[in-house]
Formats: sequence, structure tokens, C-alpha cells
Amino acid sequence: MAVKGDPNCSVNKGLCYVKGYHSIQILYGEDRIKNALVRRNGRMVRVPMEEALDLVARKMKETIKDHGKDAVAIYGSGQWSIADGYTASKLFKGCIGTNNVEANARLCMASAVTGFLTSFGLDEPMGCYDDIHHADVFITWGNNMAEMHPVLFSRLLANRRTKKNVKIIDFATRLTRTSQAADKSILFGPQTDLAVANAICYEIIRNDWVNWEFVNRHVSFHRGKTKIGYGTEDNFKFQDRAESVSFQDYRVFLEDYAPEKVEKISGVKAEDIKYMAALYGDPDKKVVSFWTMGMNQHTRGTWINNLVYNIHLLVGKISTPGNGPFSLTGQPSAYGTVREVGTLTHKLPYGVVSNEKARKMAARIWQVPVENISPKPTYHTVEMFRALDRGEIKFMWIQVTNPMVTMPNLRRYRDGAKKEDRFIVVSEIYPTPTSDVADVILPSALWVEREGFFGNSERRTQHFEQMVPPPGDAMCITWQLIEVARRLGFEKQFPWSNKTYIKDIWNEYIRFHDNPKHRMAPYEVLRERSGVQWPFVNGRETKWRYNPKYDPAAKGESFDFYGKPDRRAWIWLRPYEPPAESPDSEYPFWLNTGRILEHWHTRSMTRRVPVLHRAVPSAYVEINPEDAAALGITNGSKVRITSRRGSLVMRASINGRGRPPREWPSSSFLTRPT
Ligand SMILES: Nc1nc2c(c(=O)[nH]1)N[C@H]1C(S)=C(S)[C@@H](COP(=O)(O)OP(=O)(O)OC[C@H]3O[C@@H](n4cnc5c(=O)[nH]c(N)nc54)[C@H](O)[C@@H]3O)O[C@H]1N2
Ligand SMILES: Nc1nc2c(c(=O)[nH]1)N[C@H]1C(S)=C(S)[C@@H](COP(=O)(O)OP(=O)(O)OC[C@H]3O[C@@H](n4cnc5c(=O)[nH]c(N)nc54)[C@H](O)[C@@H]3O)O[C@H]1N2
Ligand SMILES: [Mo]
Repeated sequence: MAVKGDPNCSVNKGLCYVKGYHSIQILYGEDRIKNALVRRNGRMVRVPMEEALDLVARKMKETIKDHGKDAVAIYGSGQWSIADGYTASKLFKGCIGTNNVEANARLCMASAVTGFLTSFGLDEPMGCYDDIHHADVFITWGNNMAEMHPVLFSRLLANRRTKKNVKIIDFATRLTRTSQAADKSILFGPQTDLAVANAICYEIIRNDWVNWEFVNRHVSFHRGKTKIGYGTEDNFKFQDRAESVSFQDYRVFLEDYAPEKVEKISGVKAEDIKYMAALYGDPDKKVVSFWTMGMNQHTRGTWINNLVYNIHLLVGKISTPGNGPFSLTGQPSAYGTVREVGTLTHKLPYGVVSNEKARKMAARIWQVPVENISPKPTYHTVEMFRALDRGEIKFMWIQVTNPMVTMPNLRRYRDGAKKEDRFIVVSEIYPTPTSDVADVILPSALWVEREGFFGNSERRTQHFEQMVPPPGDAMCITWQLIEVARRLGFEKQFPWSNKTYIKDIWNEYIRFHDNPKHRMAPYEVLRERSGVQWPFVNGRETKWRYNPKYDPAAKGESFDFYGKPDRRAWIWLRPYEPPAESPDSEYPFWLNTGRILEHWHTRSMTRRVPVLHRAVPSAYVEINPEDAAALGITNGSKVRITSRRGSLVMRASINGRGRPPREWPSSSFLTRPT
């Protein structure tokens, strides 16, 4: 088996990168899980698949009987296919009647979603990857596209090679391979991009680069709550409230953000802030802003999303070819599954659980009594793991994610999962720290070992065929869920045959989106093409939303931000607030996350691919050379890293691919990686 790019694919144009080309080898790791395993007297023993599925169903029934519906939960991921997530939601929300459905995208995209909802009223980007071809300026807000979205990044580079004066500005907290390729790197202190974004708007207004025609017709101004806390405690609750304000109020609000003042907060030179403002403000330049985790894992994630939208809205650079703010996803189907199917506690495939109309629609399509669907969200991901630790949740089924590595404040949840009366089911392909805490491990079919759909960042749904049989007893997780649902007595809701269930699920799912704002392509069309961008109306895809030239749901002649009741996009007055924790005398360093090209997250998969493993066999910590020298650390030495929450040992990387500054304002010894 081998992989090659599809030249007809409009996303990658036939190009893959090292992980893509070698991805097929993840099927063949020596320790692939091929049989079901159950815990007996503390040891995992092999059992037939039927027996493991019986046990899962029995445990679910018992838990529901003894502790209620909300004592069972499912935790999935943005690597769930659409059919996986849809089946999980139908079983848990519709049939069992609990909103305990969450996914790891909560750790990844939650602020992107709330950013879209607060600014536009509807989730998901307005633009598409074609913007890369049309834009003149790219500004990356703390993301490392060269390593994290290398195929897309190669399209930026291709544009710059073929056109004059194309610029890539890398705005980040450290230098990376993206900096190496960028025309200019501008470094800022963590969290202070809030202040810089406001300063850019301050400059745009001061220079009168505002697109008044756009702002007067399509934008309204709002103030929300401030000093909102950080949610680090159990049962934290927060509800924002929007207050309508005027442009004049906005201008007054921005007075705190003159570039000279913001230089002191952020470490970014006033002239660099003015330079960025001038790029956004130049009416002859098309600008795309990109971001991923730097903004979305922020402790003011919704705010920084709002603030970058503010910039694009002030100058009217949005929803036209080459102009747009673009929130990139990381996982193959964080959009398609978690956001579109809505595998989150408060969501349904269409709308939210608190909305009666949405519940009625779900009940009708799912053929369950509407009373089954609870109008109350239960736990978001972090609270779900806290609830498991506290004992409110007793049974958790974990699929396509490795939370015992990727949850923050991990130790608590690992200890929680191991408590006496907790029952953990893990659907996996390889042994992981999460399968270590499992009571049942279900062997699973990987991606091309089954049929499915993913949905990417540009609203593109993509179908994939089964091409290889799964090994041993490994089974597609959609089918695992169906097997268990039937054992729980829901044969009527899950009647499909195992020959056609993916198609049948698709046909049922798209009934939720049968309207011009969200219509999805039929199964037959998806099988023919390298993906289709929704809304798919009268045989046409939608590349730019809210723009009537391209979007069938938009009315009028110029723009129509129909997600909001006032049909305008909202500019938010969001202040700079400091991070939840900053370095102090006891813990003097910032710790920042960062991924690298050869690794995929927890490496369950990439560690099993020999070329990727050999290239970078372990995780490491990047340290600034002056700090390292002061501590006697040399490149490659082992260091113990200790935070208020835990400790681990890793090797040091000094002046490698990623180079953190010693402090902000960034000092002159910082050299661009070569
Ligand atoms: N090779 C590879 N590619 C991947 C992945 C992978 O594991 N491997 N994972 C995928 C997934 S799921 C995701 S979500 C993406 C992640 O893609 P990226 O977000 O591009 O990658 P990270 O390395 O997580 O980003 C860390 C960056 O956050 C920035 N940052 C730190 N603090 C702040 C701040 O306060 N504000 C801002 N604006 N930026 C800050 C820093 O500049 C740092 O370089 O990558 C996807 N692509
Ligand atoms: N410290 C720290 N934590 C983080 C982040 C960070 O930057 N730093 N980033 C956050 C972000 S953005 C993300 S997206 C998450 C990622 O977090 P995770 O999703 O927990 O990480 P992965 O390593 O991608 O785990 C996916 C698991 O699914 C398994 N798998 C793959 N394909 C299949 C399949 O077809 N079926 C089944 N059943 N299993 C399969 C793989 O073997 C793997 O163990 O981590 C979050 N947590
Ligand atoms: Mo992610």
C-alpha cells in the first residue's frame, strides 16, 4: 500500500507532506490492537469482540439504572468521522437521553466557535482556501503554518513566487519555521495580542483607513462583560451579555491602545504595530489573517477572535476573494464532525439543545420522543473529566482521542479515571496512556479501513472509501456504536445493514441541514468529487459566505450577515486582560505549547512510522540560549521542567527550529532559524 496526492483535489493540488506520504504505515505498526481486551483481576485479557460489546452494553445499562442517564458519557474527537459523531450523538442525546457528549475539539476550537458566534452569529469561516491564491498579504497570528499546515503553506509560497509584492508576516511569540519563510517576524508577549489587535484598530481609525461604506451598512458595535475569570475552578459558570454601543464609544474605548502604550504591554515596537495597521488599511492590498492554536488556546480566546474580526470589519476586508479572517482547524474533521454534527454538550446536529424547535426536529429525524432530549447542557470537556473524578460520571467511552495525554491538569483526571467504581471503554488502534486506564479496549478500524466523511476548515465535506480490510477483529467505531445501541434496545433507531450504513447515515444526517444556509451535497455527488463546499444549493458550492455574489442565502446587493438578528457583523469592545498566570520569582519561565512537523499530537500513530520516529524520536523543550547558559544547560541535555501542576523530564533544544526570546520586547540576539 502507498499514498499519492490527487492532482484533481482542489485542496492540496496533488501535494502531500512527509506525514501524508507515510501515513499508510500507521496501519502496520507491530503492536496494533487487533483483539478486544477486558480487565479481569487487574489484567487485560483477550476476549471475542461480541463478548466485549455485550459487556459495554451491560455496564451502560447498569450505570444508567443505578446512577441515572447523566452518569454515562462519551468523549470523542475531531478525528471522528461524520458518521461516528452523528451515531454517538443520536445514541447518547436522542436514545439514552443525556447531553454527556463532548469531543477533544473543545481543547482546540472552542474559542473559534464562540468567536464566530459572537461576531457573526453562525459558526465556520466565510472564506475558503482560494483566498490564498488571491491575497497580497498574509498575517499569521501565532500559528506555525510551515509545520502545521505545510501543504496550505506551500500555496502561500507559490503565490509569493508568482506575484510581485506578496508579503507573509509572522506575528508570534517565538521564531519557527514559518518565521524562516516569512518576510518579517514580529514577536509579542503571550496574551498581549489582545492589546496589539486593538492598537491596529486605533491606527486604522486615526489614519481614517476605515471603509465607511462597509461599516455604516454592515457593522454594529457591542460591549461585553469584562474581568470574567479563567474557569480554572470546578463548576465555573459564565454568561456574556452584549450591550449595544456606538462607533463613538468604540473610538473612546480604543484610546487606551495607542501603539506607544501597547509597545510597553506587548513588547512590539510602535512602528511595527503601525506597519501592520498600514497593511490592513491599504485599500489596494488584499489581506488574509490566519490563526490556529495561538489564538484558540488563549485564556481570552473568544476575545482575540473577536478582535481580529474587528480589524477586517473596520476595513471591509472580508468575504471577497483574497480578503478574510481565516480560523484554521487542526484535525481532519473538527469542523465536519464536532462543529457541524454538533458533538458537544449544548449542541444538536441542527441548533442547540435549549431550543425547542431544534429538539423537535432532532426527535422527528431520530424517531425518539422529544422528551428524551434534555434541554440542559451537562458538562463541557474539562468539566466532564472533573465530573468523572468527582464521581458524577461513572462510565465513559473514549474514541479516537488520547485524553490521558492531552487534557490539561492531567494528573487529576488520570487518578479520577482509575477510581474503583469508574468504568472506561476505549476504542483504539494502539496502546496509549488512555488505553492503560481502560476496562475494555475495542480494536478499531483506521481511516481507509472503513468508509466515511470528514469536513475541513473551508466547509468542504470529503468522502473516503474503504480500501483495506481492518486487521483481526478491528471494527469501524460507527459500527461499534450501532452494535451497542442495538444491545440497549434501540434497533428501531439503528436499522442499517453493515453494507450500506455510511450512506444511510449520511442521507439521514443531511435532513438536519436542508436549508440554503447549510445544505450539504448528496452522497452520490460526494463520492464523485474531491469534496464539496456547503451550502450546496442547486448544484452549486459556496466559496464566500455572506456575499450575495457567491452565497445563495445572502440577500441584497452588497453583504448580508444573516447570522445576526440585525443582519450586521458585530465589532466587540474587548480589552486587554492579563493571563491567568504569569512568571514570578518562584516559577520564572513561560511555558508555551508547540507542535512539530513530524509528530501528530500524542504520537500514537506517528511514533509507529519509522521515518518519522527516527527524524525526531522524542518531544523536547526549546529554551532561549541565554537562559540555558545561565542554568548550565546545553543542547540535548536533560532538564526537569516543573510547573505548579506537575513535573517532567525532557531534552533541551537550543537554537533549533523553534527559538523563544528571553523576554519581550524581543532582544537583538534572536536569530532567524536557518
Ligand atoms: N505536523 C503536525 N501538524 C498539525 C498537528 C500536529 O500535531 N502535527 N496538529 C494539528 C492540530 S489539531 C492543530 S490545532 C494545529 C495547531 O497549529 P498551530 O497553532 O499553528 O501550532 P502550535 O504549535 O500548537 O502553535 C503554537 C503557537 O502558538 C503561539 N502563541 C503562544 N501564545 C500565544 C498568544 O498569546 N497569542 C497568539 N496569537 N499566539 C500565541 C506561538 O507563537 C506558538 O508558535 O496543527 C495541526 N497540524
Ligand atoms: N499539552 C497540550 N495539550 C493539548 C494541545 C497542546 O498543544 N498541548 N493541543 C490540544 C489540541 S489543539 C488537540 S486537537 C488535542 C489532540 O488530542 P488527542 O486527540 O487526544 O491526540 P491524538 O494523538 O491525535 O489522539 C488520537 C488517538 O486516536 C487514535 N486513532 C486514530 N485513528 C483512529 C481511528 O480511526 N479509530 C480509533 N478508534 N482510534 C483512532 C490514535 O491512535 C490516537 O491515540 O490535544 C489538545 N491538548
Ligand atoms: Mo487541534
